[in-house]
Amino acid sequence: MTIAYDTARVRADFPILSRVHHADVPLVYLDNAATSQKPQAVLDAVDHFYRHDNANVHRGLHLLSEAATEAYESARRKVAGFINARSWREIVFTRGTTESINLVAQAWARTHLRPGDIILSTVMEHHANIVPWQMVTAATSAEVHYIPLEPDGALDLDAVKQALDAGRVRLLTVTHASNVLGTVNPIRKLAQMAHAAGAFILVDGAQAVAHQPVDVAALDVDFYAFSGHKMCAPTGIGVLYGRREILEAMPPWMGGGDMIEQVTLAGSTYAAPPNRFEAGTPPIAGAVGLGAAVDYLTGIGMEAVHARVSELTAYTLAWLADIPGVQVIGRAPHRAPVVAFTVKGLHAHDTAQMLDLSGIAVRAGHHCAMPLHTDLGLPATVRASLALYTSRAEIDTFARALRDIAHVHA
Ligand code: C6P
Repeated sequence: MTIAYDTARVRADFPILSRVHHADVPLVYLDNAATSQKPQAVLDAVDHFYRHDNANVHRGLHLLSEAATEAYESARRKVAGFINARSWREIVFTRGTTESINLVAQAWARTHLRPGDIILSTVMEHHANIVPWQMVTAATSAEVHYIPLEPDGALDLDAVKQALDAGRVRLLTVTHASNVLGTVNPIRKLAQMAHAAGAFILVDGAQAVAHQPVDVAALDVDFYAFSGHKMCAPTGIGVLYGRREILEAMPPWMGGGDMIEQVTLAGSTYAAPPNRFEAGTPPIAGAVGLGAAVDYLTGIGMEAVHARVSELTAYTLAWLADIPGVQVIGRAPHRAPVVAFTVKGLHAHDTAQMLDLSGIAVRAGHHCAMPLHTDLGLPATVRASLALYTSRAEIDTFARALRDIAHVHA
């Protein structure tokens, strides 16, 4: 039995969606790839934590510290279940995708890379999945190579195979979904290819995890990084999933409290993962909020969310295809709810500012994907990005405003 997706009910869970923009027009928030809005359940969970359970974790023997530790660790167990990790020990809390990738670059790659080794990335990556590898390869005399794209914005899989066949790739690092093209990459297939070549695979899940079910066991990935704030949780909390045996063999990258076993003035031994990678006081309330976001999304069902955002993306693409002067960037068949475009005769920033005057929040620029824009030969694009609470009426408002803007400047 199919249960109809109740957008109005979902929208009612997000207080910010009823605010008015620029004094008189309702807010149409289409900048969800930058950050998502937060449902009441997440706001309540963070509020409840600070009012009733706030203390530091893993340290005190008092009741509050035990309550805070339980809230923090229960969030970890929820995240493990959400992505089907085999154990809570495979879930490291970080500040976000960027920190998760830097953690792997500094803790794993810095110790394992030898001169001449290759980190294989792609042209469609966010800077968070390019710059950390440039930094670590510069320090180890290894190299970063980039997989080119097909004309529709899909990854060139023949080029992946060719690069892996050369035998020097230690890690394939690839985004699950592009934050510009919307392309969803075939992660399970890429994992098989990487493993067959003796390489690990890291997946940047920042733009996927809020929109589709993610099962790290079925995908068979070694690392999976994502940010809480793009999936209805607060900012400042993120996740690195790492296969247990790989995390156990990795040294820490930051030292401090809560990541040690023994400290003497002569040296230290380290705690087992995940604590080994969580030096200092962690973002406790953020983790609690992430746990609540996981509960919220699970309550709706990620299959239902995926079906909804896919249908809405198709609706948006159909609208934009009908507007003269608007060119959508990226036509890969599997796509996330991200639609980047240009408007003939208009700079992307001007388009975004004009849309803003109509209450419509979109992003314009290079979206932290400068190499991709260079590859596309575009200085900037405008991007509308959707979420589980986006309505068809909002897409209509956006597309009509865009049609008027494109018409005037044609
Ligand atoms: N993209 C966007 O507007 P952080 O900042 O660590 O939470 O996420 C970084 C990141 C990594 N990978 C991808 C694919 C991303 O899209 C992002 C964040 C936002 O597109 C902000 S630049």
